[in-house]
Amino acid sequence: MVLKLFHCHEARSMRSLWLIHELKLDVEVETFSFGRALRTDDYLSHHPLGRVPCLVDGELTLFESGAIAEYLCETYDSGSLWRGLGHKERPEWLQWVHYAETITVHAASLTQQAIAISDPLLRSATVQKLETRRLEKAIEVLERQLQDRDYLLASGFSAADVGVGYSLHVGRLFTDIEAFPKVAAYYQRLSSREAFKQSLPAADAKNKIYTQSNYWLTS
Ligand SMILES: N[C@@H](CCC(=O)N[C@@H](CS)C(=O)NCC(=O)O)C(=O)O
Repeated sequence: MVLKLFHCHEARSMRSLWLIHELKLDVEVETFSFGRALRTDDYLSHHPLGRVPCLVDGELTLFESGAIAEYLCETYDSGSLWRGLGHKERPEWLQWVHYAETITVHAASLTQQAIAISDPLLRSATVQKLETRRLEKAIEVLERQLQDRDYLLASGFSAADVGVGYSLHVGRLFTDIEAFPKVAAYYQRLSSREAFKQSLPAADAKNKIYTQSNYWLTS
């Protein structure tokens, strides 16, 4: 059975795509432009809000990147990316799989400010400063977690790093992660993985959300 993933370049569906590549599963990817293209009746019949990711596996349709990560691991992983029921690291694994969203909500808010609100006069400097600071605080937590290890869990790389790795992939567009040396080295490690590279858009891809190397605040 070939999986089907509804995707937008460098949106949260990148998490699912990266994980699918880590698991070496076959996938058919349907890539949308970000925005109104996601609001067709056809796509809304898959995802009620018209967002990505959305995964179809046979009769099953599933949205929410954290749920998709859990489902893919428990269905298709032999154990290396998953920490299943009864594993001593399972609670911690679940925590980091979902902490990925705690980081990304700030990057998403900053994406809305810097990109989705196209008229600069309608953007809020207060929201931008606040969300940048909240993003940095969320990254500080990772910096502490990575003091004595290369990955979030003591036992090594897992699907939790895929979720959080995506959050850093986008988060670094809104703050300089070099200010967090452990996190910067961690992102370097993750982004050199083959499966990560396979989940990126081609250099000449159209409909990318992010077209600048960064959107850091200058004041
Ligand atoms: N918590 C959800 C968030 C899904 C979500 O908001 N995805 C964004 C892309 S990063 C989206 O599809 N936005 C389209 C829109 O709001 O129009 C998840 O992790 O899957």
